[in-house]
Amino acid sequence: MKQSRNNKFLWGGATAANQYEGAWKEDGRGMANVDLIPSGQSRYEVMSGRKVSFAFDEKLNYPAAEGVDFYHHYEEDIRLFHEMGFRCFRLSVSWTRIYPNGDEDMPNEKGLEFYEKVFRECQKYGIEPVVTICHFDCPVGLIQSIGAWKSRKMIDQYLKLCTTLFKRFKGMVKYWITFNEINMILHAPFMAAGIVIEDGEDELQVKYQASHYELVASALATKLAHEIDPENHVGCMIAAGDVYPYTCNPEDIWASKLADRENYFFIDVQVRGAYPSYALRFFEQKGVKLDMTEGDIQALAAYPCDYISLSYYSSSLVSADPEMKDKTEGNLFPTLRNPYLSASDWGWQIDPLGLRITLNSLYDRYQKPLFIVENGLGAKDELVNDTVEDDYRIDYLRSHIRAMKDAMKIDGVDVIGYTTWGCVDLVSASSGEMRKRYGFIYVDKKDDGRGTMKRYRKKSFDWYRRCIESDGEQLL
Ligand code: BGP
Repeated sequence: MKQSRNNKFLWGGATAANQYEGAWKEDGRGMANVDLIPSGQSRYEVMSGRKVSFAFDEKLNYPAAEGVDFYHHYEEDIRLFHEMGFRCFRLSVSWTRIYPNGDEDMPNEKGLEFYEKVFRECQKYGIEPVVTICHFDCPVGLIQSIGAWKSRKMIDQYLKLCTTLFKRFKGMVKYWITFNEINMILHAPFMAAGIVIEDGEDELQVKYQASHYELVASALATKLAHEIDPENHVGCMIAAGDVYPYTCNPEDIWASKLADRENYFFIDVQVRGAYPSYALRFFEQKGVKLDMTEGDIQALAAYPCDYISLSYYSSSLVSADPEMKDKTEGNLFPTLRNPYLSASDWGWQIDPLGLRITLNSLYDRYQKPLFIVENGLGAKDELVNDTVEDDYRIDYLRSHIRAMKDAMKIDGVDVIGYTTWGCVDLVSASSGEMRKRYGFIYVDKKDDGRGTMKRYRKKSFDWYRRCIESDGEQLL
């Protein structure tokens, strides 16, 4: 697989429609699961599919509605990305901007026009778009009519979206990611896949059946992408981060292996093209029975993905001892606290060497090009004199970029690109907050929705520009 059109390492930044675009009702966009997830106390229950309502509660705040208004700021934002020297820009399409209800025969032209304008703007600056086809969003129309990914019918709906995108943006977009963090379906099924868990339903059965349909959809999307344009590169994606054993007690080692497998499962299918035997045994033991046809099995085998993309924020830690209860937060679910690591303001532990370890694990296992499409520090920033002195963010990124470079130069891991998460401040996925900021660009927007949306360059803005210019060598 070629690295990029000009064979350069893909430095850039990453975003997602539901956290960034806003304009949720504009130009014919329909309602999506992500629109219905409030910030605050009830967020997790809604994300996990246990307390979903299809009507807005006036007392709650729904941050996806406005995001940080990329819809009306795309020219300014992409110009700023260009100023930093971005070679690529990861964004996702909002499914309901293109198929508002999901089941229409014809796409919404206005929605397609918006993305075309965005891609043209990228083209103007030689920025390669990296497009996530589904970053958590799913049309409410399809949740209500067929139960979203609970149904096999969802595969055709998704492929209809893919066909529209691949045809319309042929020649403009070469890098695609089929599903953002596909393993998140196990932890936040409503947010990740529009799945509502009904009373009495076998949650494991529902989640793995939906995963199976997504895996088949991903394989068939890869086939389509290659047929429509042989230049297309299609990636799978996981929320990565090796799971460490708490001690050298073999019981702990075994617990960490099982936890790693829970994530690897998805990539094993998407890269190796078949269900691993450990997964089939696990399903048998748990009474999970999958609707899996001969056609599915053939599709998985025939159309593996071209590269593996990953998000990495931290490693995690497990113990076989149920008495070990000292936990801290992590990407959507908690982990045991690692005494050797410091943590962010949100309790996410900081482990740059963990990135090198994770890259090595993935490369050892799959021997496929890797693309780090999310990494970064969520922190409380203070805007003073129109800027933010975010040395803490620079420190985090510097140490992780060094670790990535070590994996590439010393260990020989094939990494094709690196995009920081939330290169411009946007809404947090786990908490719905604005004050958890990741960007090089500060956006004037508060948790309660107040703010002008004005953009400001942080100290890290110039730092990242120098980093890209020197291909990651100039990190001071
Ligand atoms: C990943 C998601 C992103 C993003 C990121 C940071 O799981 O793919 O959408 O938000 O995590 O998480 P948070 O926003 O919760 O800090």
